[in-house]
Amino acid sequence: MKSAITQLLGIQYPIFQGGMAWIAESTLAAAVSNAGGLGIIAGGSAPIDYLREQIRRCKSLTDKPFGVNIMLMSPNAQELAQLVVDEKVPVVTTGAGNPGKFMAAWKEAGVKVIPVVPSVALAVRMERAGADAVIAEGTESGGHIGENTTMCLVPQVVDAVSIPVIAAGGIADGRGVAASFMLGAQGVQVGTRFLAADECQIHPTYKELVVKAKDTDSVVTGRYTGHPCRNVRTKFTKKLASGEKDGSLTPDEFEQLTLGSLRKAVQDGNLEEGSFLCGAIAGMINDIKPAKEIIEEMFAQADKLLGK
Ligand code: TUI
Repeated sequence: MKSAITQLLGIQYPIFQGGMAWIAESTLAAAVSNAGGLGIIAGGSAPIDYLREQIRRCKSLTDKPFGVNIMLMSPNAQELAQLVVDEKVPVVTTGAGNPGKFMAAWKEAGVKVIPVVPSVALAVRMERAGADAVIAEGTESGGHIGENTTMCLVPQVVDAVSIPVIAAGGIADGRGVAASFMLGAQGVQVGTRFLAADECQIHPTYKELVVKAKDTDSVVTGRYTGHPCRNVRTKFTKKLASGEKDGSLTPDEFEQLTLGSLRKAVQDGNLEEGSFLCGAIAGMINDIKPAKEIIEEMFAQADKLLGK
């Protein structure tokens, strides 16, 4: 399937694997890139030496383009911004902030820059700053989210900018891909579906939670901290939600309790203290299979629906 995004990046399918913090490492990213999509390594708040090693490992596993996601709230964002230049990473995506101050250096180094935007205003600012494309991410996404939905946000961003738009949030099969194209997107970013990829290195308990989740099992916690986050409903999210509701947890105490909770989910499968981030589409994901199968099935279905 060709689009402005496949042409811009030299990839076969217009699909990005979400840059999920603590989750998206070189094995998963290389599998997605080898399957014809754009695999992405998450910077998160990992140490720079670890990320350098992950980038080099990804280069050894694939000769296809891949990207690095920079979480702009991370204390290492500046260092990682330089690392992607030094390592000649072909594509950078950003999240959780405005990457404006890094843009000139990336453009000069020939890095393709594709920020995640939760609003039309930021999309317009990113286009003016020189972004090659934007990812319009709806509140259906897992992890740190904005307020608007994919269905409402994507067409409004498409109308507001001339650069290609990638839809994200709630996309896990060919129907979601076809719908995104109907909204004017030129590609999709998919996170939650890849949690249930064979190559995804998360704890088996995490995969099981995603596969077993029903439509009502994703919950948003922490709205009152200013960093709302979508997770699988667990004992831990129930505790957080009641602390938020009855005032027994201040926003600061909430932040303290969730510090390190993503690592506890990803590495330990800890149901008592881990945050199992996932999108609202988790209820539709019922099996674990190779990334290549996920992508090929998605685009075979989308092609059929789009009448190609
Ligand atoms: O970034 C994400 N998802 C994430 S990041 C993450 S790790 C984390 N750790 C601690 C606190 C918060 C997160 C887990 N999931 N998605 C992309 C995304 N970007 N969603 C929303 C935004 C966003 C929000 C505001 C992007 C730009 C923005 O700009 C505000 C401004 O400065 O104009």
